[in-house]
Amino acid sequence: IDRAIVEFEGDFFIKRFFVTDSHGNKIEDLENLERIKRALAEAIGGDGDGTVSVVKSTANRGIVVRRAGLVEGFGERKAKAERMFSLMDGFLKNDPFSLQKDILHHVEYTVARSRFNFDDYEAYQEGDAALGNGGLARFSACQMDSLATLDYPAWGYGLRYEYGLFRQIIVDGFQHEQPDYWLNFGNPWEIERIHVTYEVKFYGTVEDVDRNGEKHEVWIPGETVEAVAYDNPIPGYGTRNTINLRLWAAKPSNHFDLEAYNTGDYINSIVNRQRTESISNVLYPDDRSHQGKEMRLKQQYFFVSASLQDIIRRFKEAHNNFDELPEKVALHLNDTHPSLSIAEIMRILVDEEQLDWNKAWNIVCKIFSFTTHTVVAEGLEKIPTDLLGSLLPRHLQILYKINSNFMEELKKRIGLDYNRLSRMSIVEEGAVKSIRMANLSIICSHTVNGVSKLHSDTLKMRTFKDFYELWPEKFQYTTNGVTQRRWIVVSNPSLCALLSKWLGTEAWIRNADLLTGLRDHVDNTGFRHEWKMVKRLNKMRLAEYIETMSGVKVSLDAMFDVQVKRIHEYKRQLLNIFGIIHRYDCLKNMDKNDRTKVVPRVCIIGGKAAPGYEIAKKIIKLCHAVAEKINNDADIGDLLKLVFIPDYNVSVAEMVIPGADLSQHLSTAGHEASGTGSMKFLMNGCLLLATADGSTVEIIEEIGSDNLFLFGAKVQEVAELREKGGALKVPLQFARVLRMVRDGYFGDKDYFKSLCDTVEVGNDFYLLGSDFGSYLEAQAAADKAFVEPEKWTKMSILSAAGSGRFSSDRTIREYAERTWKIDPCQCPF
Ligand code: NTF
Repeated sequence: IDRAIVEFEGDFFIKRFFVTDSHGNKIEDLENLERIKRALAEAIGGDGDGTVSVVKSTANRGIVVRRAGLVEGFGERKAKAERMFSLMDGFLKNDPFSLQKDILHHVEYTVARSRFNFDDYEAYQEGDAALGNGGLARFSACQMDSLATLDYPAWGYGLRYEYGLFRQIIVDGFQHEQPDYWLNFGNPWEIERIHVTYEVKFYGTVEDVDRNGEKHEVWIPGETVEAVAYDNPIPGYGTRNTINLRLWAAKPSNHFDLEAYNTGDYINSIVNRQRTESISNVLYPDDRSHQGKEMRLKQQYFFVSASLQDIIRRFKEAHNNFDELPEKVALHLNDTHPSLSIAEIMRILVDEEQLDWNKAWNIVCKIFSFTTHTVVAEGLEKIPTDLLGSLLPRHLQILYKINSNFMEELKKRIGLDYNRLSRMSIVEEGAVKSIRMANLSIICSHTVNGVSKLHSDTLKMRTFKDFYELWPEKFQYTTNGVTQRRWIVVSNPSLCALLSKWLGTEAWIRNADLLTGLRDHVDNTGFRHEWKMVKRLNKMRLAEYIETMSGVKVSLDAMFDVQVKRIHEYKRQLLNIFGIIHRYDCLKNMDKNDRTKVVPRVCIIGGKAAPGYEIAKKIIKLCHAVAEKINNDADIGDLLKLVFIPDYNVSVAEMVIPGADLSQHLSTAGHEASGTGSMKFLMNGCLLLATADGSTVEIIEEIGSDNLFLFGAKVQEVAELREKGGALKVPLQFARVLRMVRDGYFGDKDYFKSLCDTVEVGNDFYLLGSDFGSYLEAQAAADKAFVEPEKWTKMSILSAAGSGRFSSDRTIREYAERTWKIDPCQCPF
């Protein structure tokens, strides 16, 4: 028996099902059919006559796999029900009081009786809260899940953007950005705290005041905005501990501008009030370029000021001596975006709480720790002093004072090495005088973290060398991780059940180290068979999605080869596309007999480009142009397909990652600080094709270099290769592919010219040309492994088995023990 086919009646009711053999013939053997029917009905909670309610199907665990193993439905209805299933799978997992089941029965009842169909509901279906850009934000979300699950007493702070990251739509192969007004139909998961509000001030002047005969500077702000707290509870898994993500929304302050009202300028004063509301309106969509925009700076200060007022208020409720602050409060700067909090907390302690400067500084330096998520110095955030001085005049003064104290101390330590002093200064002199937020963060933090071993080495040897030499003890690395609760349990329920079955426990959900236990079963053919079934099921789900999104039908026997992440030159999606062009070119020039030996591929690319990032947008367009050519070439058929999945986001990732056979992580060595996508693929038994960059180096330590396809220049070689410039050797295949694009083989010759220029010999900063040869070799090795399914499956199992170290639980435990020095704090009831 190959498959059971299910026909749906309405959207949720199974009308009929039957089974087929591997040739698709219906099996009429009634005894067999009865057995299957019973198993299926039992699995989905019905009464065995074939008319069963799907909504009840996932009420207990384990069912998912049985259902998954048996059911392969077709068409839209199936896709909808499947979506409903996966929604419920996550929902029903951990429900000690069966409340959610009751709710679902209610939903079932309501949906079944209403005159709407599923599509009507779908329009209101909750989407992602896309409150971040890429790796940095998604990593934070994983950290929150781990903090809660491991019972740590922690809060996250952020902004409640009304417009999350733009929705990407593709028109004619071009990216267009559409606003994501995600709060339109409400957000049931948040709790508005109308009583938790703080005033945040901007602009104004600094004036001298006399305090006990001493002169003190005090800020007289010019504009006031109200920050309102919205709490988003984050429940831990298998614990009652629930932590909070407090997001701030801007509201106009209730302090009326009496002057304006009295002079009759009513309308204008309302317009001004509305302007202040816009602070938390929209997320800036550039993930690593900082343009020194006023609104962005306002957002950062708004976030920092409200959060610190909240933290200090809670501290003061229970304590009256700021000496205790470092014992009670640890503040972690997740990249430099909140680093204005250093100046703000100094302002609060010195100006408002009237602590002596040195005393305040000593306290503050014990509170902060810092993680940087960037590699290159140019990527670090700088704020023009003009902008800062006008928006936050008192903070600029404080920053100057922190810097002059630091410079004095530094001179004592290193002497008058002016070059080094100027490199380490918080203030960058130059065409645009600015504040270096990373230098500020390092100076004030007791610990500076990199996000992988390689990244940390780069920070110590290159980016922050001067600081490392001054304070070697501050520098640590804490390798990133991802939460298996989202990336296996929620997004891959079939794998989840399989893991629990073969590991004999669900404990891996809270302790990912147990995944190493899979190694014990790698030689068991039964296990490997089930493993393959799970992958196939997930490929099916992905194939349906691809067909719905792009109309391209893909073969489940092909290797699903995926690259999904933000589009960046350093991530080298272009290398992937060039590889695909090369593969296509080879197929076209191949003898028909030889084609039978070729491994069919479905190449899947997805990711958003920052709206102003021209080259990234051209990469998206090229991907579509190449796809158009290949997918419409009947001569090539299933041997090669290329699909661009639009609007890559967390929900899409949950579908794509479990269905991938191979995933690509192609950053030029030394450019990806860590990379967390690779960890999600690894957990889902997807093989990696990658450069020795970021956390891949540590992944190799866990799974061994035999279980992934490594290629490309090593980080130590990159500088030398760049120096060679025009004298660099580039394979002929690369030149040929480049020529094809230049000559207009995929159309839009003029449009692609500037894109081609970026990888021309002598100009190829990210070394696509010099890595191309070894990239093709790695691809060939992947093809070779794929035709041996047992070998491939073993590699896949060993990948997942080695993924435990890349759980964010490990990351968080390291931060808690080494950086924050906090203990778990279990909920007492
Ligand atoms: C990203 N940084 C890095 O580019 C990734 O390598 C890393 O895995 C994640 O942070 C998480 O540490 C950013 O997104 C940013 F914004 F800092 F550039």
